[in-house]
Amino acid sequence: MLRFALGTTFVFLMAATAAAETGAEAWLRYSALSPQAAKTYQHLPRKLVRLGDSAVLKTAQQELVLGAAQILGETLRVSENSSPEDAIILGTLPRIRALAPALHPPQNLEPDGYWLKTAKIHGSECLVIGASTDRGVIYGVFALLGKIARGEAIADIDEVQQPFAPIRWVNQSDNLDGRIERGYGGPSIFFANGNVRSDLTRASAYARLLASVGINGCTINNVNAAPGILEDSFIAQVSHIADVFRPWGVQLSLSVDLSSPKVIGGLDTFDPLDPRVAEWWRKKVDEIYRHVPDFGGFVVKADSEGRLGPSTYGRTAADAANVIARALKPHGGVVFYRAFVYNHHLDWRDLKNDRAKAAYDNFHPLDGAFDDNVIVQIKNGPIDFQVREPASPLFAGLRRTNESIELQITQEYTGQQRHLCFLVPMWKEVLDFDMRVDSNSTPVKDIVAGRVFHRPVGGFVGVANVGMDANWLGSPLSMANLYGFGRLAWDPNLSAEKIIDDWTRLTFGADPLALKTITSLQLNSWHVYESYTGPLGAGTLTNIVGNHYDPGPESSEENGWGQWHRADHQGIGMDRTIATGTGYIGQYPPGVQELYESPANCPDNLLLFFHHVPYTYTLHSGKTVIQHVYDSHYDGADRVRDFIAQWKMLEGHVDDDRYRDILARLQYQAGEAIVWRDAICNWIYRLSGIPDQKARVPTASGLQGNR
Ligand code: GCV
Repeated sequence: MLRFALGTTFVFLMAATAAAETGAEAWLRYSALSPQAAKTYQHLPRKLVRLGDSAVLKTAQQELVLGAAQILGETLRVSENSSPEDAIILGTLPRIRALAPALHPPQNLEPDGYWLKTAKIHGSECLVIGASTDRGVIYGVFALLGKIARGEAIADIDEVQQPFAPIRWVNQSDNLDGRIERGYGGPSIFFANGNVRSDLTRASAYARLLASVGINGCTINNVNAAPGILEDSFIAQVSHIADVFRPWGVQLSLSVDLSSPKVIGGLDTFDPLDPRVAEWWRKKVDEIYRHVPDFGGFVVKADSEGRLGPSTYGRTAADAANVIARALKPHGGVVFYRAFVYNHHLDWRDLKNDRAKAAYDNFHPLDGAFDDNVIVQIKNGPIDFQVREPASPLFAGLRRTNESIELQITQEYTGQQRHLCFLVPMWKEVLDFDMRVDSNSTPVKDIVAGRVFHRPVGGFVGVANVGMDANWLGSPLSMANLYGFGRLAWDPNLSAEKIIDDWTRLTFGADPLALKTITSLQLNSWHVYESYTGPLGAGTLTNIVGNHYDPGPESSEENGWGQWHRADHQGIGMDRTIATGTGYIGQYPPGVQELYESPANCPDNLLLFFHHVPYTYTLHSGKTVIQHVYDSHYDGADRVRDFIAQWKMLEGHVDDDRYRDILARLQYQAGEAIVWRDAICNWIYRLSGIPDQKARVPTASGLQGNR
């Protein structure tokens, strides 16, 4: 029997290192185990056999060699032949079967799935990292190294991992001039001054990070796309990025502007039903595949926020998506057509108007009209990445259309990487939300993966704006969101606790106090952020026409953007009921309608999303709405202050660089939370005239409220 690791659970790891940490390595630090912990892997074979020659397999091999050297201090000997000797064997299942006919690899391994297995092969003790695709082998290597880095036992390992869905992509919002829309981690790693960067070291390192958590595609430019990305000369440049992605199994894709055939193609139209336009897309796509043979496809934002789209010619989103999809089809490419289509000039005076209805209204009637290589990409909620929203009803509204869920790793409305906000718990609430389609249990994760409506393709897309900052996102703790997105896209059934525990061990080591404190800070952070920025589902009460960061509740009203909370002197919240409101709730299946239609049933945390209620309305918690707003803001600000106290206990338990950096960030956040608290409490007091029962909020007369 093989014994690569002696322990059955975790083994004691070395204490956190005092070395300088820039965050560049993120969760792939591969920091050395203590000699004692390393000893438990002493029977790990030192010979490495790679069955195959592809660039991806070579990368997998190099990664394993690097990881073993850094974590265990061991040099793996790479051998082309599989002579009878203990070995780690990397390869796809057909090659493994040929080498070891007596082994019984899993029968139904999905593309990208992998198998980690200790086995005797020709009398030698081997560790097999097998997969259905080369890319799966890389995933297996990263999984193995992750286990070793966390000190987990790998003796007698026999583990099969299957991806939950084929689409596990990130979208970047990079502009060709090097700026990133909603980027908070420095300029683009792909573009500078209108060109692709000549040094793509960071792009390659990013692909490695993505691959390490199973992400298999990356759209490199902003959905607000510059048509110039499709100029022939630019495509040649873009191919250099594809070249550095390819060894990591990451497919490149591009956001495109639908008016490109006219703007850069010299046609007098971009009407998707005009044969000249179809021909233009066909030639353009052929050109792209000449440069990038494994090109993934296009992302389209059209008829949205000022972007041109098929409505210019009275055509539908399906017409537009299909003309491009047909050009991509022979090459195996896909189109992600974003459902983020809405009118941002809505009449705010009309209480029946509702931006939340837009995605369903626009796309539900087109169900079944999209080609099978089109994926309708749907933001998690019906508005726009607010701190809390219900799941978009469109997930349940497309039975004959492929779907992907769009989650925002970038903390646009959730603190812009300056406030701590670990988003995995939020994403899990949406992914686990039961849409009750046909009265069956149909969680969103199953729908987008194509399991409910038996769709050929679908999955998960994360908006991830990494930049040139050494630590990628501008804040070391925010990297848990990128990591967490990848882990959830691979397996949405993982718990937030498991994900953050793994991330913390890999990012900071296994010092027990650091582990306990960091995981607890992260797991609490979304609710804390919500408590001082977006009460009871009212939306993030930020400056929605400006920076999306500072408090600015008045900016939501009296304009056409539709992020209304309808706060007035009597009450607050959007009436989205079927009975008296905008009718939005009617877009959900009946079981979900029942949950939300009556305020008595509706969960407190979404009450103001669905209902307009008086400030004196009593919540399930027993508090009035107004008192909840006061209390949650004071509580939120207090809890951030407490984050600082907790963090200070970690001095000497994490490296000094990150200790000081994170401390400064939490101190800044504590100040900002007070700014938020006071701005929102004063605003809502001015509107309602109802004083805080605890007399913390100054009243009109300057006196404190009733005690
Ligand atoms: C990249 C929001 C953001 C925009 C973003 C848009 C979208 O409106 O503020 O920056 O565009 O969503 O997702 O298309």
